[in-house]
Amino acid sequence: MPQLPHPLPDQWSIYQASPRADIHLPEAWDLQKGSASTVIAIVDVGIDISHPDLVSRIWTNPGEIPGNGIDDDGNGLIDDVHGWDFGDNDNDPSPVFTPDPDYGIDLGFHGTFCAGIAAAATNNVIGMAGAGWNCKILAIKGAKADSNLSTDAVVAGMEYAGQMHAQVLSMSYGAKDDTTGEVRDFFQAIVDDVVAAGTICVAAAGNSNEDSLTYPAANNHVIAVGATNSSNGRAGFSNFGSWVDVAAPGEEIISTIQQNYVIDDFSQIWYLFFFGWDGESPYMWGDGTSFACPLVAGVLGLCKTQYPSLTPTSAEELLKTSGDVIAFDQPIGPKVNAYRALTQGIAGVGPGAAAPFVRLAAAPNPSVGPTRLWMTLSVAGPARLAIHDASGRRVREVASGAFTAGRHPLDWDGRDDAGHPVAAGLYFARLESAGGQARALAGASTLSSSLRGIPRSAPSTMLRSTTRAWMRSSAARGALEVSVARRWSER
Ligand SMILES: [Ca+2]
Ligand SMILES: [Ca+2]
Ligand SMILES: [Ca+2]
Ligand SMILES: [Ca+2]
Repeated sequence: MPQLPHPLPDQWSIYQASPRADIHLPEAWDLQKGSASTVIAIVDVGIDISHPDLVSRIWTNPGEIPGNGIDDDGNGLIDDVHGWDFGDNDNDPSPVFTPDPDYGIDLGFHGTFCAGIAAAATNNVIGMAGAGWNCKILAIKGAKADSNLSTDAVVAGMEYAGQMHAQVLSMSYGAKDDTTGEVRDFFQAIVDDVVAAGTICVAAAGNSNEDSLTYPAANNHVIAVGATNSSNGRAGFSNFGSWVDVAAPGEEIISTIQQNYVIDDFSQIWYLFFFGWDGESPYMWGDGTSFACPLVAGVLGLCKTQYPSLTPTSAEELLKTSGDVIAFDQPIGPKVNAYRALTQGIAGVGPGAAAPFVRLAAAPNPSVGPTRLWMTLSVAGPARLAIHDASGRRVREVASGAFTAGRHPLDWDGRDDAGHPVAAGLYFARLESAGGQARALAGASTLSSSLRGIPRSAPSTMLRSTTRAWMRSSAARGALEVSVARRWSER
Protein backbone atom coordinates (compact mmCIF):
# COMPACT_ATOMS: atom_id res chain seq x y z
CA MET A 1 0.00 0.00 0.00
CA PRO A 2 1.69 3.21 -1.10
CA GLN A 3 1.65 6.46 0.87
CA LEU A 4 -1.31 8.54 -0.24
CA PRO A 5 -1.51 12.33 -0.17
CA HIS A 6 -4.17 14.08 1.89
CA PRO A 7 -6.83 14.60 0.88
CA LEU A 8 -7.61 12.25 -1.98
CA PRO A 9 -11.38 12.60 -2.47
CA ASP A 10 -12.42 9.59 -4.54
CA GLN A 11 -9.60 10.20 -6.96
CA TRP A 12 -9.68 6.73 -8.44
CA SER A 13 -7.45 7.96 -11.23
CA ILE A 14 -4.68 8.33 -8.65
CA TYR A 15 -5.35 5.34 -6.43
CA GLN A 16 -8.01 2.63 -6.41
CA ALA A 17 -7.43 -0.55 -4.47
CA SER A 18 -9.27 -2.79 -6.91
CA PRO A 19 -9.04 -2.86 -9.78
CA ARG A 20 -5.96 -0.75 -10.13
CA ALA A 21 -7.62 1.33 -12.80
CA ASP A 22 -5.46 4.22 -11.64
CA ILE A 23 -2.10 5.14 -13.15
CA HIS A 24 0.13 4.29 -10.16
CA LEU A 25 0.87 7.83 -9.12
CA PRO A 26 1.45 7.17 -5.40
CA GLU A 27 4.30 4.79 -6.20
CA ALA A 28 5.60 7.27 -8.76
CA TRP A 29 5.54 10.12 -6.24
CA ASP A 30 7.75 8.05 -3.92
CA LEU A 31 10.40 8.45 -6.60
CA GLN A 32 9.63 11.83 -8.08
CA LYS A 33 7.35 14.70 -7.08
CA GLY A 34 8.27 17.03 -9.90
CA SER A 35 9.95 20.38 -9.67
CA ALA A 36 8.93 24.03 -9.67
CA SER A 37 11.17 24.48 -12.69
CA THR A 38 9.07 22.01 -14.66
CA VAL A 39 6.27 23.97 -16.30
CA ILE A 40 3.05 22.52 -17.69
CA ALA A 41 1.38 24.96 -20.07
CA ILE A 42 -2.37 24.65 -20.43
CA VAL A 43 -4.09 26.36 -23.33
CA ASP A 44 -7.80 26.48 -22.61
CA VAL A 45 -10.68 28.86 -21.82
CA GLY A 46 -8.71 30.31 -18.90
CA ILE A 47 -7.52 29.20 -15.47
CA ASP A 48 -8.59 30.74 -12.17
CA ILE A 49 -5.06 31.51 -11.00
CA SER A 50 -6.31 32.56 -7.54
CA HIS A 51 -8.07 29.26 -6.84
CA PRO A 52 -6.94 28.12 -3.35
CA ASP A 53 -5.74 24.76 -4.63
CA LEU A 54 -3.95 26.27 -7.64
CA VAL A 55 -2.55 29.60 -6.52
CA SER A 56 0.68 28.10 -5.20
CA ARG A 57 1.18 26.17 -8.40
CA ILE A 58 0.84 28.98 -10.93
CA TRP A 59 3.95 29.80 -12.95
CA THR A 60 5.51 33.21 -12.58
CA ASN A 61 7.53 34.63 -15.45
CA PRO A 62 11.02 35.18 -14.00
CA GLY A 63 11.91 37.67 -16.71
CA GLU A 64 8.97 40.01 -16.21
CA ILE A 65 8.72 42.80 -13.61
CA PRO A 66 5.02 42.99 -12.67
CA GLY A 67 2.94 46.04 -13.31
CA ASN A 68 5.56 48.37 -14.75
CA GLY A 69 3.98 48.58 -18.19
CA ILE A 70 7.20 47.34 -19.76
CA ASP A 71 7.86 44.12 -21.68
CA ASP A 72 10.90 43.32 -19.58
CA ASP A 73 11.68 39.94 -21.14
CA GLY A 74 11.19 41.20 -24.68
CA ASN A 75 8.73 38.52 -25.74
CA GLY A 76 6.25 40.99 -27.18
CA LEU A 77 3.83 40.86 -24.23
CA ILE A 78 3.75 43.53 -21.54
CA ASP A 79 3.66 42.26 -17.94
CA ASP A 80 2.93 38.64 -18.79
CA VAL A 81 3.63 37.66 -15.21
CA HIS A 82 1.29 34.66 -14.86
CA GLY A 83 0.66 33.73 -18.47
CA TRP A 84 -1.44 35.55 -21.03
CA ASP A 85 -4.98 35.93 -22.32
CA PHE A 86 -4.68 35.66 -26.10
CA GLY A 87 -8.43 35.95 -26.58
CA ASP A 88 -8.83 39.32 -24.93
CA ASN A 89 -5.17 40.36 -25.23
CA ASP A 90 -4.48 41.08 -21.57
CA ASN A 91 -2.28 39.64 -18.86
CA ASP A 92 -5.05 38.01 -16.81
CA PRO A 93 -5.59 34.43 -18.02
CA SER A 94 -8.51 33.84 -15.63
CA PRO A 95 -11.73 32.63 -17.23
CA VAL A 96 -14.86 34.65 -17.83
CA PHE A 97 -18.40 33.47 -18.55
CA THR A 98 -18.00 31.10 -21.52
CA PRO A 99 -21.43 29.96 -22.76
CA ASP A 100 -21.55 26.73 -24.71
CA PRO A 101 -22.98 27.41 -28.16
CA ASP A 102 -25.86 24.94 -27.87
CA TYR A 103 -27.35 25.62 -24.46
CA GLY A 104 -25.56 28.59 -22.99
CA ILE A 105 -24.12 26.55 -20.12
CA ASP A 106 -20.99 28.14 -18.72
CA LEU A 107 -17.88 26.28 -19.86
CA GLY A 108 -15.64 28.69 -17.99
CA PHE A 109 -14.68 25.87 -15.63
CA HIS A 110 -12.91 23.84 -18.32
CA GLY A 111 -9.39 25.27 -18.07
CA THR A 112 -9.40 25.46 -14.28
CA PHE A 113 -10.61 21.86 -14.22
CA CYS A 114 -7.72 20.75 -16.44
CA ALA A 115 -5.22 22.69 -14.34
CA GLY A 116 -6.29 20.97 -11.12
CA ILE A 117 -5.86 17.52 -12.65
CA ALA A 118 -2.41 18.39 -13.98
CA ALA A 119 -1.01 20.03 -10.89
CA ALA A 120 -3.35 21.12 -8.09
CA ALA A 121 -1.45 21.54 -4.84
CA THR A 122 -0.97 18.01 -3.50
CA ASN A 123 -0.89 16.91 0.13
CA ASN A 124 -1.82 20.46 1.25
CA VAL A 125 -4.85 19.33 3.31
CA ILE A 126 -7.39 21.02 1.04
CA GLY A 127 -9.32 19.86 -1.99
CA MET A 128 -7.63 17.31 -4.15
CA ALA A 129 -4.29 16.05 -5.42
CA GLY A 130 -2.75 17.00 -8.78
CA ALA A 131 -0.56 14.60 -10.74
CA GLY A 132 2.37 16.96 -11.24
CA TRP A 133 2.74 17.69 -7.49
CA ASN A 134 5.55 20.30 -7.48
CA CYS A 135 5.29 21.23 -11.17
CA LYS A 136 4.03 24.67 -12.16
CA ILE A 137 1.09 25.60 -14.38
CA LEU A 138 1.49 28.13 -17.16
CA ALA A 139 -2.01 29.56 -17.63
CA ILE A 140 -2.80 30.46 -21.23
CA LYS A 141 -6.25 31.66 -22.23
CA GLY A 142 -7.28 30.90 -25.79
CA ALA A 143 -10.86 32.16 -25.60
CA LYS A 144 -12.38 35.57 -26.13
CA ALA A 145 -14.78 37.12 -23.65
CA ASP A 146 -18.21 35.50 -23.75
CA SER A 147 -17.18 32.91 -26.31
CA ASN A 148 -15.42 29.60 -26.54
CA LEU A 149 -11.93 28.87 -27.83
CA SER A 150 -10.93 30.79 -30.91
CA THR A 151 -8.40 29.45 -33.36
CA ASP A 152 -6.29 32.58 -33.50
CA ALA A 153 -6.01 32.78 -29.72
CA VAL A 154 -5.35 29.05 -29.33
CA VAL A 155 -2.59 29.14 -31.91
CA ALA A 156 -0.96 32.17 -30.32
CA GLY A 157 -1.20 30.41 -26.97
CA MET A 158 0.42 27.23 -28.27
CA GLU A 159 3.28 29.24 -29.72
CA TYR A 160 3.68 31.14 -26.47
CA ALA A 161 4.04 27.83 -24.60
CA GLY A 162 6.94 26.94 -26.87
CA GLN A 163 8.42 30.40 -26.74
CA MET A 164 8.48 30.34 -22.93
CA HIS A 165 9.97 26.82 -23.06
CA ALA A 166 7.26 25.14 -21.08
CA GLN A 167 8.35 21.54 -20.66
CA VAL A 168 4.85 20.23 -21.40
CA LEU A 169 1.88 21.63 -23.33
CA SER A 170 -1.56 20.20 -22.51
CA MET A 171 -4.26 20.68 -25.15
CA SER A 172 -7.79 19.61 -24.24
CA TYR A 173 -9.37 20.69 -27.50
CA GLY A 174 -9.42 19.58 -31.07
CA ALA A 175 -10.98 19.64 -34.47
CA LYS A 176 -11.83 16.75 -36.73
CA ASP A 177 -10.08 16.57 -40.02
CA ASP A 178 -11.85 17.47 -43.21
CA THR A 179 -11.21 15.71 -46.49
CA THR A 180 -8.62 18.23 -47.57
CA GLY A 181 -6.17 17.68 -44.70
CA GLU A 182 -6.38 21.37 -43.99
CA VAL A 183 -6.93 20.97 -40.25
CA ARG A 184 -4.13 18.43 -40.00
CA ASP A 185 -1.63 20.58 -41.86
CA PHE A 186 -2.62 23.71 -40.01
CA PHE A 187 -2.03 22.20 -36.58
CA GLN A 188 1.07 20.30 -37.68
CA ALA A 189 2.86 23.52 -38.58
CA ILE A 190 2.18 24.98 -35.15
CA VAL A 191 2.99 21.75 -33.32
CA ASP A 192 6.30 21.57 -35.20
CA ASP A 193 7.18 25.03 -33.90
CA VAL A 194 6.33 24.08 -30.33
CA VAL A 195 8.13 20.73 -30.48
CA ALA A 196 11.21 22.44 -31.95
CA ALA A 197 11.34 24.43 -28.71
CA GLY A 198 11.58 21.14 -26.81
CA THR A 199 8.03 21.25 -25.45
CA ILE A 200 6.31 17.88 -25.07
CA CYS A 201 2.82 18.14 -26.59
CA VAL A 202 -0.13 16.12 -25.33
CA ALA A 203 -3.73 16.41 -26.53
CA ALA A 204 -7.19 14.96 -25.97
CA ALA A 205 -8.38 12.40 -28.53
CA GLY A 206 -11.98 13.66 -28.46
CA ASN A 207 -15.30 12.43 -27.12
CA SER A 208 -17.28 11.17 -30.11
CA ASN A 209 -16.82 7.43 -29.56
CA GLU A 210 -15.41 7.04 -33.05
CA ASP A 211 -12.22 6.44 -34.94
CA SER A 212 -11.98 9.91 -36.35
CA LEU A 213 -8.68 11.70 -36.64
CA THR A 214 -8.84 14.71 -34.36
CA TYR A 215 -6.18 17.41 -34.35
CA PRO A 216 -3.88 18.39 -32.78
CA ALA A 217 -4.06 15.00 -30.98
CA ALA A 218 -3.51 13.07 -34.22
CA ASN A 219 -0.64 15.23 -35.40
CA ASN A 220 2.88 13.86 -35.49
CA HIS A 221 4.83 14.53 -32.29
CA VAL A 222 1.68 14.98 -30.22
CA ILE A 223 0.77 12.36 -27.62
CA ALA A 224 -2.91 11.60 -28.23
CA VAL A 225 -4.79 10.57 -25.07
CA GLY A 226 -7.92 8.43 -24.91
CA ALA A 227 -10.00 8.02 -21.76
CA THR A 228 -10.54 5.07 -19.42
CA ASN A 229 -12.99 4.46 -16.57
CA SER A 230 -12.74 3.08 -13.06
CA SER A 231 -13.44 -0.44 -14.31
CA ASN A 232 -10.22 -0.28 -16.33
CA GLY A 233 -12.18 -0.13 -19.58
CA ARG A 234 -12.41 2.43 -22.31
CA ALA A 235 -14.70 5.30 -21.40
CA GLY A 236 -17.71 4.93 -23.68
CA PHE A 237 -17.29 8.39 -25.18
CA SER A 238 -13.57 8.17 -25.90
CA ASN A 239 -12.40 8.37 -29.48
CA PHE A 240 -10.18 5.47 -30.49
CA GLY A 241 -7.99 4.15 -33.26
CA SER A 242 -4.37 3.40 -33.98
CA TRP A 243 -3.63 7.12 -33.84
CA VAL A 244 -4.47 7.25 -30.11
CA ASP A 245 -1.13 6.85 -28.34
CA VAL A 246 -2.00 6.28 -24.69
CA ALA A 247 -5.00 5.94 -22.41
CA ALA A 248 -5.62 7.53 -19.03
CA PRO A 249 -8.55 7.99 -16.62
CA GLY A 250 -11.14 10.45 -17.92
CA GLU A 251 -14.49 9.52 -16.38
CA GLU A 252 -15.88 10.60 -12.99
CA ILE A 253 -12.92 12.85 -12.42
CA ILE A 254 -12.95 15.43 -9.64
CA SER A 255 -11.18 18.72 -10.10
CA THR A 256 -11.08 22.44 -9.41
CA ILE A 257 -13.59 24.94 -10.80
CA GLN A 258 -13.42 28.69 -11.13
CA GLN A 259 -14.25 31.05 -8.28
CA ASN A 260 -13.17 34.31 -9.85
CA TYR A 261 -16.63 35.33 -11.04
CA VAL A 262 -20.21 34.59 -10.11
CA ILE A 263 -21.55 31.59 -11.99
CA ASP A 264 -25.01 32.24 -13.42
CA ASP A 265 -28.02 30.45 -11.96
CA PHE A 266 -28.72 28.34 -15.02
CA SER A 267 -25.16 26.98 -15.13
CA GLN A 268 -25.20 26.40 -11.37
CA ILE A 269 -28.15 24.06 -11.83
CA TRP A 270 -26.18 22.08 -14.40
CA TYR A 271 -23.16 21.96 -12.13
CA LEU A 272 -25.32 20.74 -9.26
CA PHE A 273 -27.28 18.09 -11.11
CA PHE A 274 -24.89 16.84 -13.73
CA PHE A 275 -21.46 17.53 -12.33
CA GLY A 276 -21.87 16.61 -8.67
CA TRP A 277 -21.13 20.12 -7.46
CA ASP A 278 -22.04 20.65 -3.80
CA GLY A 279 -23.10 24.25 -4.46
CA GLU A 280 -20.27 25.67 -2.43
CA SER A 281 -16.77 24.23 -2.67
CA PRO A 282 -14.73 24.96 -5.79
CA TYR A 283 -14.63 21.37 -7.02
CA MET A 284 -16.91 19.19 -9.11
CA TRP A 285 -16.90 16.10 -11.32
CA GLY A 286 -16.46 15.75 -15.04
CA ASP A 287 -16.01 13.31 -17.90
CA GLY A 288 -13.99 13.61 -21.06
CA THR A 289 -10.72 12.97 -22.82
CA SER A 290 -10.24 16.64 -21.94
CA PHE A 291 -9.52 15.47 -18.42
CA ALA A 292 -7.42 12.41 -19.31
CA CYS A 293 -5.08 14.74 -21.20
CA PRO A 294 -3.94 16.97 -18.30
CA LEU A 295 -3.48 13.88 -16.12
CA VAL A 296 -0.95 12.64 -18.65
CA ALA A 297 0.53 16.14 -18.80
CA GLY A 298 1.10 15.94 -15.05
CA VAL A 299 2.81 12.56 -15.42
CA LEU A 300 4.96 14.01 -18.18
CA GLY A 301 5.93 16.79 -15.76
CA LEU A 302 7.23 14.11 -13.37
CA CYS A 303 9.00 12.32 -16.22
CA LYS A 304 10.61 15.50 -17.50
CA THR A 305 11.85 16.28 -14.00
CA GLN A 306 13.22 12.76 -13.69
CA TYR A 307 14.83 12.83 -17.14
CA PRO A 308 15.66 16.48 -17.91
CA SER A 309 16.77 15.70 -21.43
CA LEU A 310 13.54 13.90 -22.31
CA THR A 311 12.56 15.06 -25.79
CA PRO A 312 9.03 15.17 -27.20
CA THR A 313 9.83 12.09 -29.29
CA SER A 314 11.36 10.09 -26.46
CA ALA A 315 8.53 11.12 -24.11
CA GLU A 316 6.01 9.52 -26.43
CA GLU A 317 8.17 6.40 -26.66
CA LEU A 318 8.55 6.33 -22.89
CA LEU A 319 4.82 6.47 -22.15
CA LYS A 320 3.96 3.92 -24.81
CA THR A 321 6.60 1.38 -23.82
CA SER A 322 6.01 1.73 -20.09
CA GLY A 323 2.21 1.69 -20.20
CA ASP A 324 -0.06 -1.17 -19.15
CA VAL A 325 -1.33 -3.17 -22.09
CA ILE A 326 -5.07 -3.69 -21.59
CA ALA A 327 -7.53 -5.39 -23.93
CA PHE A 328 -9.86 -2.43 -24.41
CA ASP A 329 -12.92 -2.87 -26.63
CA GLN A 330 -11.34 -0.42 -29.06
CA PRO A 331 -7.70 0.59 -29.40
CA ILE A 332 -6.73 3.55 -27.24
CA GLY A 333 -3.10 2.58 -26.63
CA PRO A 334 -1.60 1.25 -23.40
CA LYS A 335 -2.76 2.85 -20.16
CA VAL A 336 -0.22 5.24 -18.69
CA ASN A 337 1.70 3.80 -15.74
CA ALA A 338 3.44 6.70 -14.00
CA TYR A 339 5.57 4.48 -11.79
CA ARG A 340 6.87 2.42 -14.66
CA ALA A 341 7.47 5.51 -16.75
CA LEU A 342 9.79 6.75 -14.02
CA THR A 343 11.59 3.45 -13.62
CA GLN A 344 11.18 1.95 -17.09
CA GLY A 345 13.05 -1.19 -16.40
CA ILE A 346 11.12 -3.37 -18.75
CA ALA A 347 9.73 -2.52 -22.13
CA GLY A 348 7.08 -4.41 -24.01
CA VAL A 349 8.03 -7.43 -26.01
CA GLY A 350 7.76 -6.90 -29.72
CA PRO A 351 4.45 -7.88 -31.33
CA GLY A 352 4.34 -11.39 -32.69
CA ALA A 353 7.04 -12.59 -30.33
CA ALA A 354 4.81 -13.70 -27.54
CA ALA A 355 6.06 -17.24 -26.99
CA PRO A 356 9.79 -16.77 -26.41
CA PHE A 357 10.51 -13.59 -24.54
CA VAL A 358 13.28 -11.29 -23.58
CA ARG A 359 13.33 -8.71 -20.84
CA LEU A 360 15.64 -5.89 -20.12
CA ALA A 361 16.02 -3.82 -16.98
CA ALA A 362 18.48 -1.09 -16.11
CA ALA A 363 19.77 -0.10 -12.67
CA PRO A 364 20.59 2.46 -11.48
CA ASN A 365 18.36 4.45 -13.76
CA PRO A 366 18.97 7.29 -14.29
CA SER A 367 22.67 6.83 -13.78
CA VAL A 368 25.85 8.83 -13.72
CA GLY A 369 28.46 6.66 -15.41
CA PRO A 370 28.06 2.87 -15.32
CA THR A 371 24.71 1.17 -15.60
CA ARG A 372 23.96 -2.50 -15.20
CA LEU A 373 21.50 -3.92 -17.70
CA TRP A 374 19.81 -7.18 -16.81
CA MET A 375 19.00 -9.23 -19.88
CA THR A 376 16.57 -12.12 -19.53
CA LEU A 377 16.26 -14.66 -22.35
CA SER A 378 13.66 -17.40 -22.40
CA VAL A 379 15.58 -19.36 -25.03
CA ALA A 380 19.30 -19.76 -25.70
CA GLY A 381 20.70 -18.15 -28.80
CA PRO A 382 22.44 -15.17 -30.26
CA ALA A 383 21.65 -11.79 -28.73
CA ARG A 384 22.87 -8.29 -29.21
CA LEU A 385 22.50 -5.39 -26.83
CA ALA A 386 23.22 -1.84 -27.96
CA ILE A 387 22.65 1.65 -26.59
CA HIS A 388 20.92 4.20 -28.80
CA ASP A 389 20.42 7.88 -28.21
CA ALA A 390 17.02 9.53 -28.24
CA SER A 391 17.21 10.09 -31.98
CA GLY A 392 17.79 6.37 -32.56
CA ARG A 393 21.51 6.58 -33.39
CA ARG A 394 23.54 3.71 -31.97
CA VAL A 395 26.18 4.98 -29.60
CA ARG A 396 27.53 1.75 -28.10
CA GLU A 397 27.35 -1.97 -28.58
CA VAL A 398 27.33 -3.47 -25.11
CA ALA A 399 27.23 -7.16 -25.95
CA SER A 400 26.92 -9.43 -28.96
CA GLY A 401 27.18 -13.19 -28.97
CA ALA A 402 25.56 -16.45 -27.94
CA PHE A 403 23.84 -16.57 -24.57
CA THR A 404 22.20 -19.29 -22.52
CA ALA A 405 18.61 -18.93 -21.43
CA GLY A 406 18.24 -17.02 -18.19
CA ARG A 407 19.17 -13.71 -16.67
CA HIS A 408 22.48 -12.08 -17.57
CA PRO A 409 24.04 -8.93 -16.12
CA LEU A 410 25.60 -6.71 -18.76
CA ASP A 411 27.43 -3.56 -17.79
CA TRP A 412 27.50 -0.36 -19.79
CA ASP A 413 30.23 1.99 -18.65
CA GLY A 414 28.42 5.10 -19.87
CA ARG A 415 30.81 5.52 -22.82
CA ASP A 416 30.31 5.43 -26.56
CA ASP A 417 32.00 3.07 -29.04
CA ALA A 418 35.00 5.40 -29.20
CA GLY A 419 35.43 5.27 -25.42
CA HIS A 420 34.21 8.78 -24.68
CA PRO A 421 31.69 9.37 -21.87
CA VAL A 422 28.31 10.04 -23.42
CA ALA A 423 26.63 13.41 -23.01
CA ALA A 424 23.86 13.81 -20.48
CA GLY A 425 20.70 12.58 -22.02
CA LEU A 426 18.20 9.86 -22.40
CA TYR A 427 19.31 6.61 -24.00
CA PHE A 428 17.51 3.48 -25.04
CA ALA A 429 19.03 0.06 -24.59
CA ARG A 430 17.84 -2.18 -27.43
CA LEU A 431 18.05 -5.93 -27.19
CA GLU A 432 17.71 -8.16 -30.21
CA SER A 433 17.64 -11.91 -29.79
CA ALA A 434 16.15 -15.11 -31.10
CA GLY A 435 13.35 -14.66 -28.60
CA GLY A 436 12.35 -11.21 -29.71
CA GLN A 437 13.25 -7.65 -29.03
CA ALA A 438 13.08 -5.46 -25.97
CA ARG A 439 13.92 -1.95 -25.06
CA ALA A 440 14.75 -0.20 -21.84
CA LEU A 441 15.54 3.36 -21.00
CA ALA A 442 18.97 4.16 -19.71
CA GLY A 443 19.08 7.78 -18.63
CA ALA A 444 22.73 8.63 -18.52
CA SER A 445 24.20 11.36 -16.39
CA THR A 446 20.89 13.08 -15.88
CA LEU A 447 21.74 13.73 -12.26
CA SER A 448 24.76 15.88 -13.01
CA SER A 449 23.83 19.30 -11.73
CA SER A 450 25.83 21.16 -14.33
CA LEU A 451 23.86 19.44 -17.04
CA ARG A 452 20.35 19.92 -15.75
CA GLY A 453 19.63 23.19 -17.53
CA ILE A 454 17.08 23.24 -20.30
CA PRO A 455 18.57 24.85 -23.40
CA ARG A 456 16.94 28.18 -23.98
CA SER A 457 17.10 30.16 -27.14
CA ALA A 458 17.31 33.94 -27.04
CA PRO A 459 14.01 35.71 -26.51
CA SER A 460 12.26 35.93 -29.81
CA THR A 461 9.23 37.65 -31.10
CA MET A 462 5.99 35.72 -31.32
CA LEU A 463 6.23 32.96 -33.85
CA ARG A 464 3.02 33.82 -35.65
CA SER A 465 3.67 33.94 -39.32
CA THR A 466 1.63 35.57 -42.00
CA THR A 467 1.45 32.29 -43.89
CA ARG A 468 -1.18 31.15 -41.43
CA ALA A 469 -3.60 33.91 -42.10
CA TRP A 470 -5.40 31.73 -44.61
CA MET A 471 -6.82 29.69 -41.76
CA ARG A 472 -8.95 32.49 -40.52
CA SER A 473 -11.87 31.71 -42.74
CA SER A 474 -11.54 27.95 -42.77
CA ALA A 475 -13.91 25.35 -41.42
CA ALA A 476 -11.39 24.31 -38.80
CA ARG A 477 -12.17 27.29 -36.66
CA GLY A 478 -15.79 26.39 -36.18
CA ALA A 479 -14.94 22.78 -35.42
CA LEU A 480 -12.43 23.82 -32.80
CA GLU A 481 -14.84 26.11 -31.07
CA VAL A 482 -17.53 23.52 -30.55
CA SER A 483 -15.33 20.58 -29.75
CA VAL A 484 -14.72 21.48 -26.15
CA ALA A 485 -18.44 21.76 -25.54
CA ARG A 486 -19.52 18.51 -27.07
CA ARG A 487 -19.33 16.49 -23.93
CA TRP A 488 -21.93 18.66 -22.28
CA SER A 489 -24.55 18.05 -24.86
CA GLU A 490 -24.06 14.31 -24.54
CA ARG A 491 -24.85 14.21 -20.86
CA1 LIG B 1 6.88 40.02 -21.57
CA1 LIG C 1 6.92 44.23 -16.92
CA1 LIG D 1 -8.29 38.36 -19.34
CA1 LIG E 1 -4.95 19.93 -2.70
